[in-house]
Amino acid sequence: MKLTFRWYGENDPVTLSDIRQIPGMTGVVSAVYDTPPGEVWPRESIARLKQQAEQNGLAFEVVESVPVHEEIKLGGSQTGQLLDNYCENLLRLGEAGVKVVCYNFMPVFDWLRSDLSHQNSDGSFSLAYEDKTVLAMNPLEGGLSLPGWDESYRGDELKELMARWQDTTEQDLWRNFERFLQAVIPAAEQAGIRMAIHPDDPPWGIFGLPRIITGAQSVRKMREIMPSHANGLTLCTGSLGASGENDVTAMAEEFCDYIPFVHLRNVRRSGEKDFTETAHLSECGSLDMYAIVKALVKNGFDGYVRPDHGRMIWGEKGRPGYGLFDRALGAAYVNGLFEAAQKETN
Ligand code: DNO
Repeated sequence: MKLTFRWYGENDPVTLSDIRQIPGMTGVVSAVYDTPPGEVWPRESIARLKQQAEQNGLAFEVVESVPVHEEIKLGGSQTGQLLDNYCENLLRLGEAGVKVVCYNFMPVFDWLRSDLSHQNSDGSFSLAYEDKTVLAMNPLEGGLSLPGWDESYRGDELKELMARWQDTTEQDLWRNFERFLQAVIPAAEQAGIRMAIHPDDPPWGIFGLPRIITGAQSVRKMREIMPSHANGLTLCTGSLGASGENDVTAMAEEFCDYIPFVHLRNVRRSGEKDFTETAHLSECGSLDMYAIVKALVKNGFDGYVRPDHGRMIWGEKGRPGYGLFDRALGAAYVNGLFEAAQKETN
C-alpha cells in the first residue's frame, strides 16, 4: 500500500513539510481548487501541485476530487459539454502522472454532519451526526443551519437547487450516473487513471434527496454497468460503516480488485442513524480496522490509503476533520495495521 495524506493546497494550515515528516508517507491527495466545478483545470495548476509535492519528496498521484457538476447529476441540458470537460481533465491529470481520481455522485451535499465540533469525554472534538437534528431542518424553507454547508450556497441558491431535485428519483440518478460512467470510464482508461467513487456519506437519503452509492449492492450495480478496471470504489470505511447494514470487511474482501483508494477511519454508531467519528483505533469505534486491513492485504491490495477525518486534539484549530495531529496518529496506526497484516499473510 502507498500511504498518502490529504492536502488542501497552499491555504491548508497543514504544510507539506509537516506531512513529509509522518513515517512512511509517500504522497499527497489533492486537487486544483482555483477553478469552478465543471471547468477544465489549467495544466499549469496541475503541474504546480505536482511540483510542490515533489519538492517535498512526496508524490502527487491521487486526486480528490474532480467534482461532478450538479447539472450532470441532474441530467441537465449542458451535460454533454460538462462531460467533455470532465474527460479532458482526466487526460490532463493522466499526462501529469495521476493514477487515481476520487469523486462522488451525491446530490447537493457532499458529506453531511449535524455537529463539526462534538466534545468527547477525553476533551477532544469530533464530527458527529444526529438524525433528529438533521430531520428537524428543512432546507426548502431555508431552515438550514448545517455546519460546513450553510455558507456554501448564496441567497436562494440552495432552495432553488433543492426544488430542482424534488422530482428526481433514485432511478433518474442511476440513469444520469450511467451516462456519466459511459462517457468518463473510457477516458479514464485512455488516461491510465482508475476512477474511485466515494460512497455517500452518510449512506442514506437525506432531505428527500436520492442517494445511490450506499453499500455493496450499489457497487455491484455500478460494476455491472461498466465492468472496467478503471471503474472502482474509494473504500471509505467511516462513510460505509456509519450504517450497521454495511459489512465493511466483507466489502473490502469482495471488491478489493476494484478498490484503488482507501479512506481509513473509525466511527462509533450510537443509533440506527446516529454516529460520532472517533480515533482510528478499532476499540474506539464500531469498526474492526484490523479485519478490514487484513481483508485488503489478503486479497493483494496495492493501492493508495489515507487516514481520514481526525479529531481535533491538543488544542489544534483547523479545518474540521483535517487537522494534522490526529490524522498523523491515524497514519501511524495504519502503518502498524498493514505491517502486521502483511507479516501475518506472508
Ligand atoms: C470528506 C471527504 C469527501 C470526499 C468526496 C469525494 O471528508 O471524504 O468530501 O472528498 O466525497 O468526492
